[in-house]
Amino acid sequence: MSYQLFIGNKNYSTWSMRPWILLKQVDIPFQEHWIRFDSFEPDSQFKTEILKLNPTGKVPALIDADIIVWDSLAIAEYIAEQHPEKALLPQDKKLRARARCISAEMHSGFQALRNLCPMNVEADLTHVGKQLWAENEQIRAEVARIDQIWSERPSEDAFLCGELSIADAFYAPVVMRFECFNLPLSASSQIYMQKILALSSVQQWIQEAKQEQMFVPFDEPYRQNRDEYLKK
Ligand SMILES: N[C@@H](CCC(=O)N[C@@H](CS)C(=O)NCC(=O)O)C(=O)O
Repeated sequence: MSYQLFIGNKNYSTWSMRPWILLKQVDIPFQEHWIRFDSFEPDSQFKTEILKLNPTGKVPALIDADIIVWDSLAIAEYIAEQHPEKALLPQDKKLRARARCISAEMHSGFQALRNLCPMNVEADLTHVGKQLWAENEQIRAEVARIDQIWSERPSEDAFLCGELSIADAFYAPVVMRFECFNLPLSASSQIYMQKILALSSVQQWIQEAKQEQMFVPFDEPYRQNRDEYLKK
């Protein structure tokens, strides 16, 4: 039996995007279960559905036979461990430590970016990005740190730790945030962004996100409706 992966809306769910693109990009088969974001209230359809399998009441969650794995970092580590042939954690000890550190850093940090620049695949919020960049020092500091991480790849044409690893899956949603808010990045980081955007898994995620055509108000601090600031 293949993996069962439970995810939320592709337009908004950064946490869901991480394991989804990791599995897709390295051709590990899985069945996808979409749990629509209606609200995160205790009596919402979303909570009712997800709480049947995940005690945290959140997506993503991965089911492997009688094992349930929740939390995107735990899922990524689990997939890497189950499929050593895919080398989702670098063979090299130093690079492997770095992949873990930068994934954990993304997992638990970057609060301003997380709160003020939510992923919205179908929207172009360049005007908001400009204003945040001008007015918010914490956003500038977090972008500078991301720029540093992306620029420190082993070589210009490499992924973050050489070959594709769990770290790239952790930063792919950040690439989507930059796509939406158009925050300034160095030339080297822009090359990395294009490399991630060119991945077939990321392209598929973007396409499917655009097909959802759903407006979820609690994930939309900057739009009143779907037609506003819709990407061309
Ligand atoms: N640390 C968790 C966070 C997961 C998370 O917050 N998921 C959001 C959707 S993108 C969610 O399900 N939120 C429901 C809620 O906060 O009640 C992970 O990495 O998987």
